[in-house]
Amino acid sequence: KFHWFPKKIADLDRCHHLVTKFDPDLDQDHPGYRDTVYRQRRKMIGDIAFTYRYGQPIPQMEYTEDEIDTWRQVYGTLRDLYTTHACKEHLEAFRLLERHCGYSPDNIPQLEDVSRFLKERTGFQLRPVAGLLSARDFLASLAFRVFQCTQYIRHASSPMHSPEPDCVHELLGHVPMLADRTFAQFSQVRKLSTLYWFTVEYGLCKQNGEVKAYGAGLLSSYGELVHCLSDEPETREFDPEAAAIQPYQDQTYQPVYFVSESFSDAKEKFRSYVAGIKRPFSVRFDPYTCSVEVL
Ligand code: H2B
Ligand code: FE
Repeated sequence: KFHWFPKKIADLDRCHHLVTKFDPDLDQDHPGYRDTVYRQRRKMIGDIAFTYRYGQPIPQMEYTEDEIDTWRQVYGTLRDLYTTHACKEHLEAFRLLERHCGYSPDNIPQLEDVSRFLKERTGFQLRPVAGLLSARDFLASLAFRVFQCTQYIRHASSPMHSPEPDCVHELLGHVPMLADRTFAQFSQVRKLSTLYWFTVEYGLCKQNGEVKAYGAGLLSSYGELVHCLSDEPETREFDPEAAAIQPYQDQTYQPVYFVSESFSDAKEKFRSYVAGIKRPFSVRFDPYTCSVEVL
């Protein structure tokens, strides 16, 4: 009657359906489309994710000099921008990640180390994924406090932007926010992908009278991080009803952003919006067994 959905955390082994829209093997506009070495490498890293099973340690990656060069360039540029453009929760978690998790310009952090760190702070854990995951599988994983994380890096020819999520997006954009308690709760709310888009991916919030970025899509793209706080885009007060039906841009920078008064404000608005959605049954997450109960 209903679509299958994961009931226990190990069921996430079956939640790995990818969206091929931005796949380097299929998307002619992908910066790595004509680079067979890059595509080979992606396949190898992707296979690690496909054979991974819940409970196993996440395999360590040995990154090449070229990959570390790309990381270094993006890391340095973003890190400078964060001081003025990122919200304080991101800045604080970032400091901790540099101290405890191997975050540095010369090192791409290992997912297993980051996962252990998050688990202690907010109960989130990581598992490897081969590319852009379907919204359904991605959000279903968040219900178990599992963040599916890509392990490959964007193509060297395009350090400022990646059409798909890559480890820069996940490790610099999402992970610091998942290390914040208020935000981690926010991410576990059952949600719609458009709302997710305008908050977790591209959200802005006010802090001490200034607008700052908290969305991972902004915190992982130095082009868009500057754009979002410039005069160019339109900004609107965050309203879930409006954001949920606002068309969004997945090819280039957003023309419209939603600004909330604070995280807690965004989370509360999001929650009450979601509570009003009609569903054939409701579910409850049991943190002791990491399973979902159908009520
Ligand atoms: N997949 C991966 N690997 N990382 C993401 O950050 C991501 C995803 N975001 N799939 C999802 C989609 C999000 O933008 C919403 C739910 O569509
Ligand atoms: Fe994302």
